[in-house]
Amino acid sequence: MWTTEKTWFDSLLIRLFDGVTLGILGIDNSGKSVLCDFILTQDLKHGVYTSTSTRNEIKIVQIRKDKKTIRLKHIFDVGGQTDLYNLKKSTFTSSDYIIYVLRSDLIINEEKFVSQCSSQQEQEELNEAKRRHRNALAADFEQFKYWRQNIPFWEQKKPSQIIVVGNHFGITDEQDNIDENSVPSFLDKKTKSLYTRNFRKCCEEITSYSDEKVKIKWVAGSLASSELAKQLVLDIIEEV
Ligand SMILES: Nc1nc2c(ncn2[C@@H]2O[C@H](COP(=O)(O)OP(=O)(O)OP(=O)(O)O)[C@@H](O)[C@H]2O)c(=O)[nH]1
Ligand SMILES: [Mg+2]
Repeated sequence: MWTTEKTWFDSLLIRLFDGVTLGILGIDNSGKSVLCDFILTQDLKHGVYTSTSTRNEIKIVQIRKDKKTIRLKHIFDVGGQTDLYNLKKSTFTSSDYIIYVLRSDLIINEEKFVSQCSSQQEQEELNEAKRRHRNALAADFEQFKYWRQNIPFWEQKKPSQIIVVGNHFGITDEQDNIDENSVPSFLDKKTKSLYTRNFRKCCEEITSYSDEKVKIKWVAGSLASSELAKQLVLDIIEEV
């Protein structure tokens, strides 16, 4: 597990010297705020957040896992709505790391991971949700490209790394409980690696983003249960 505890001395170090900025961006309703809160509290809370209509700022955070320490001056959790253009832009161009969250279940096409629909109407709704999600992904990365190319030369070019996080949603029952069995078994390394490869391939086809100065990493998992969420965060920490 990781810890977010820190001493006053850690806080001072982060404030004065080596804290970096982490921006959490992505498609709306994809789990950004749940993920951000889970990283900070290790307590998975579903259904308590309403859509983020602005940018939440969390200051001075330290994440420690084994010998790795990540010192953050700011975490910005930005709502995914399209009208937050300016906040997204300033977060993107001022963050050292970007975590970009999307629903991988609406992106991947590998048959064994794709959700099954029982009726034609359900299938049509799913197809429409997929179409919208893919368009939103393509549009976001188009903007990233544009923002990177148009930063004035006297401003430092950021970010240095984008971690694309695929959150496989899974099916919710009438009581709003998520059925863990409707999510691929990300705790199994082989399954996770096959899924991640497919997820990456599908995203690359949709975005065709390339920028030699920005490292892109791919992490796939789910926030459907605490166990899965823990694994997802550990995989993200590994990539930072
Ligand atoms: N079934 C399922 N629901 C999830 C999962 N992750 C998040 N949710 C739910 O999806 C809804 C949206 O989650 P948020 O974390 O608020 O999403 P967000 O990306 O911050 O949304 P915006 O701030 O509006 O862009 C909440 O009701 C969550 O409980 C998941 O892995 N599976
Ligand atoms: Mg949010």
